[in-house]
Amino acid sequence: MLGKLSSTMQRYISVTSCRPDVLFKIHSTVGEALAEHRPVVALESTIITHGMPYPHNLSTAKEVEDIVRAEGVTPATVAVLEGKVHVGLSSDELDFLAHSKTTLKVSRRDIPYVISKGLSGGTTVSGTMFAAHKAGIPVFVTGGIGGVHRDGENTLDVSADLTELGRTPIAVVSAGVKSILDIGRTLEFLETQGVCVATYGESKSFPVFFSHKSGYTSPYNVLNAEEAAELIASTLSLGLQSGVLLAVPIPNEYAAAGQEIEDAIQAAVTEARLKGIRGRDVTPFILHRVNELTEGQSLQANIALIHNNARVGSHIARALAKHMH
Ligand code: PSU
Ligand code: MN
Repeated sequence: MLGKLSSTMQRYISVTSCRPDVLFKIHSTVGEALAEHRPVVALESTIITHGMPYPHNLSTAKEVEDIVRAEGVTPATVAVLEGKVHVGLSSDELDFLAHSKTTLKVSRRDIPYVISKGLSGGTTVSGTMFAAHKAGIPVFVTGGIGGVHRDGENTLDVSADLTELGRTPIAVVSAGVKSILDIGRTLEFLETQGVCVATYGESKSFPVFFSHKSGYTSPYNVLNAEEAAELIASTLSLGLQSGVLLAVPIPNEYAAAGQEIEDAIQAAVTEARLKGIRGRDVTPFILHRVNELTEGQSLQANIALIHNNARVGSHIARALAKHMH
């Protein structure tokens, strides 16, 4: 019977009969860790395909996985490869993503297209959250999330990361949001979306990636990994279908480069507007220009932040695994 149907239809049937292996590939190390209730940390891949230049994208992706492993946690880098959502990548697959110039930037709205066309791409925070949730991974580490862009009140350029945080119960560990964005409106939007936002550590100041201080405060702070795990466990046990954003301040030794990066951000944001850069291209354009204008300083700070977030996220994932089982 199936033989008489078109291949599209056959594929549709296997999708609708919920064979997860058709659309999802969970790497064996990730599958085993989850089955044994060991801690896993999800990682995104737009940072590899669109966020950092080669070869820093590849070395950083590998270093982050190594840091997570050294903490006794299993890394699960998420990406779409040839139309299949991969949760956990091999070293060859990371190489492919880092080298390829044809991969797409995959946020939630792009998933149906890349899957149906059999394409490949790096998943953004929203795309990764969706996949991590399906796979049953509650903790996700990244550098910075998307937010409300400057002038977003006119352009309505609001990252799908924020609405995803409103509807997917995943804890995202990041260094706050970059000041390429409108921080105040981003925090307002997160509140509207019901996202529990907390700064990690003693301070309630909401960090803005390259700096401890944004002039904004987080609604809450958690002192350590145990407190963070309790917050996440509460979200999960209550069945709140919304996410948690944990903002980890930049380590002191990297915060110094702040003002120069801030000036470069101003220049890059203006340039993007004058050039008419729109939609999904805005964030990659600004990241690229800020790196050029600071002669790599922003990239170095970026890498240091992600390393730090990977350590903190791993501690949280370990504390949470103890809490839940
Ligand atoms: N911010 C960064 N580096 C990044 C990104 C954001 O400092 O690599 C990426 C993340 O994958 C994030 C995405 O989810 O950009 C947001 O894109 P947009 O603003 O188009 O929603
Ligand atoms: Mn956008």
